[in-house]
Amino acid sequence: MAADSSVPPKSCGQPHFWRFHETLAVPMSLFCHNRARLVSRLQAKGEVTAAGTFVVLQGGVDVPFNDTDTNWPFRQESFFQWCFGVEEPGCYGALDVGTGASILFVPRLPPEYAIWEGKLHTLDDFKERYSVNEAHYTDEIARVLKEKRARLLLTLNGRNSDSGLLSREAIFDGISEFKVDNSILYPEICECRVIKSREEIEVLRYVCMISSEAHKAVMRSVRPEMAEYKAEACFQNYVYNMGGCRHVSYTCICGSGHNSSILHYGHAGAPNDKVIMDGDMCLFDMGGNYCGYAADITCSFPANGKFTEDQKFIYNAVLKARDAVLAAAKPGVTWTDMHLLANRVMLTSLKEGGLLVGDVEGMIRAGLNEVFQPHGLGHLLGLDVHDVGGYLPGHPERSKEAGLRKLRTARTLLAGMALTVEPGCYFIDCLLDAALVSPKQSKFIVREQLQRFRGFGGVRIEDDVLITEDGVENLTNVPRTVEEIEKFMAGAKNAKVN
Ligand SMILES: [Mn+2]
Repeated sequence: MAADSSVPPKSCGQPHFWRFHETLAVPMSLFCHNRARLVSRLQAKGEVTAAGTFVVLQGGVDVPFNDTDTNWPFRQESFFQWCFGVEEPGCYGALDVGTGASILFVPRLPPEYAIWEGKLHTLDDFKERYSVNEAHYTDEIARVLKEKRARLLLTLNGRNSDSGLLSREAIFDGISEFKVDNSILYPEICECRVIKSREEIEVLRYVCMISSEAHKAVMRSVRPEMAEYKAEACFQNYVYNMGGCRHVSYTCICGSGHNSSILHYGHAGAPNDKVIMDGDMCLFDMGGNYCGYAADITCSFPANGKFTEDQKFIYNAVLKARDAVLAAAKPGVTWTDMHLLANRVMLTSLKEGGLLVGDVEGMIRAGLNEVFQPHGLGHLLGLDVHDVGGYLPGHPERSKEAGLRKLRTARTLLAGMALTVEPGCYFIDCLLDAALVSPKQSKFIVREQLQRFRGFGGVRIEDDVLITEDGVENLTNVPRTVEEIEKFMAGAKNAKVN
């Protein structure tokens, strides 16, 4: 359709991140606006005298495979991506908090690098491509900042509340000649990342749409006797081939049968290598990544396309929990309350189906919710799949209570947040065995009924949602009800026959 497929369709003269054909053209103004949001937040802070204050960020660096001269495919550091959208490793960036001006510093590559990398870009090329005010080489950072009379540098130092790891704090030759503060920036930039701009929402919408389509392609291809890793291969091919997503956002989880109860199945020691059997539940958790932005979607369905009564029972218990959250989530409600709502709805269904007995509130007080769903309801989503900002100063701290301690945030919802909603129900032997010997938990479990579900695996239903002014917008679009899934998979089977 497009006359010239080398030009982004929505090009209006400004540079874009864009791959090809119908992939999304992401305007560099997305990153300009992110920088402007950060600068105005910092200007509003009393302790920052804007004149002579500069934010200095260090981008990601190439990471070699061990001691070899081959690197991991490069992925930009997320704070740097959020500010600059730069695709190359080894860069730095600075923001003048007084004026909002942006400066990009790129590595000065020896001329012979043109042999391996092609024609080397000039500073003007970088300035133009990334829509920054100035571009210089990384060996000029101290000189440039001194010329601009920088008095205080704000660097990034903070601990990720999901991984426990520290951010990369900028360090460069000559930094000791400046006054450096490494405490102000982190919470402020994290808070900026929590609220998505209109342009960021467009990217999330796109990567969730492509990832939803990829999940549907997987559902169409799955059949008994197929190896799990073929589902992973199908997903990766779809998001890259059709959506321009070079990366997925995390290691693909393609568990079938009992493996669907292993929360991070697909890891190096269990690389999606079982054969999917007739009668298995499949739990596939995969998300593409476009321009740094992540999708994180889980589909659970029977391998043969038809739910058994037991599969329907567990699936509908989780679906009801998901529906309750999608109906109740909106600005002003707390994520902890949404988590407990999901738990309560699911445990009530398990009780109605005869698997549990007793008072549902009592089950929650006894921590039984964590036995069947040993993870939180969901997490913030953005450039990182478990995005930053879950636990920041001034917001509720992580609970120590069973049933709540796994939550990746306990915040009150705000319009513009993106989160996953991912209730689940799993039959995990070590947790069930422990519950059965715990007097306060075992009294709620009907042992003979539970026995039937040993080896069942698990169900998770994970949607990516945006909190709007009055509710949620679901960015995910895949078959969700039992009827939708069975119809979709039957249609795929018939299409194969014809
Ligand atoms: Mn998730």
